[in-house]
Amino acid sequence: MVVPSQAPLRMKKTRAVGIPVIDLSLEERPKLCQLILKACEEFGFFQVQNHGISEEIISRVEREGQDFFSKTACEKQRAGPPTPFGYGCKNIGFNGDKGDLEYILLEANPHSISHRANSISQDPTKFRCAVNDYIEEVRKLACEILEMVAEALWVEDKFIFSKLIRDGSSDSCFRINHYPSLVKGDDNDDDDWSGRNPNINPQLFDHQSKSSNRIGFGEHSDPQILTILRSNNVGGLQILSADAFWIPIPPDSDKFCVFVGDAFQALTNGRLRSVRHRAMANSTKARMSMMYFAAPPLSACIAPIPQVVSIEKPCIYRPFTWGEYKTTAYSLRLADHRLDLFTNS
Ligand code: GA4
Repeated sequence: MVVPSQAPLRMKKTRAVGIPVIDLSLEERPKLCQLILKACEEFGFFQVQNHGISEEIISRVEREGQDFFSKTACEKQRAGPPTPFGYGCKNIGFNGDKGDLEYILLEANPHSISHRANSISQDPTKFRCAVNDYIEEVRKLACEILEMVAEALWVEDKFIFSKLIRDGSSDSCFRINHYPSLVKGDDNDDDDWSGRNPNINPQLFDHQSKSSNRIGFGEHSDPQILTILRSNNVGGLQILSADAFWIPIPPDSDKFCVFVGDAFQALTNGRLRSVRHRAMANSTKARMSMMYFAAPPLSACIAPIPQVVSIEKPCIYRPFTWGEYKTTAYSLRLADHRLDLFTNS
């Protein structure tokens, strides 16, 4: 299989580094705001624990994902193709990127989820409720984090970022990725749902090592404002540090991972850093991750807030609409540095 973004695997080394884990229940608000801002500046990434999202809400949507991915290839394809929303297998985007995964990609609004639910689940109401309840909760978490960043930046209107994703016409989306194991009857969870996936042909991977160097989802940054990810207890996620080392993120299903996206980097004039990351496919255990990508409405203007612009720090990027940025992202490859196309110089 041709995996376009394999070059960075050879160029960049992996190392273990303490990445921030922020306990939302522990700190006083001003301290919490500063910790979050610092993590967004240094890594563009952090994990949160004691986030307040109930295990029941998480496990309902996780179960829906498991049920869906255990279906036959034919049944799954009823939900596709993912151009731009639906079921995808190995193909990512429109320009030839590939990964060892399958996924469902949905618009994160109740109307569109109701519409899709019929082709995804035999019990569309159950699917719709599980996904909508989950999205509602992660959207609240994303808003809370955006508000804390605004507070830490001393912005008078603390809703300056969060209102973009609360807007009824926000272009946010929701994705469930399944990185299958190569082992039949793998030991992931008690019910062994993914090892029996009839859609995955182990011969596809014959030429690849069974150690963990298969690329599940290649190196990229997320185009949106903020991403909230939750995975099962199987590792694979790695983030790229500022000094170009791959940092493996220990899996923990009790925590959420938070990623700064390109639009947030532009809104903060480069003060926050959009984090490049990738997912390695684990050969012995199936990994499932769920991502909420918080985006503004298509017509929203992405321009730096005044607090981050000065004579010493002039605007790095020209203003653009989210729609324009999204179109550019989809016209490029996964690993491209698309924000560089929007610099002023
Ligand atoms: C990365 C973040 C989200 O998963 C996503 C991805 C999208 C896709 O898989 O269709 C993109 C990718 C993501 C970045 C650049 C473009 C678009 C594939 C691709 C090559 C849904 C998104 O919004 O951008």
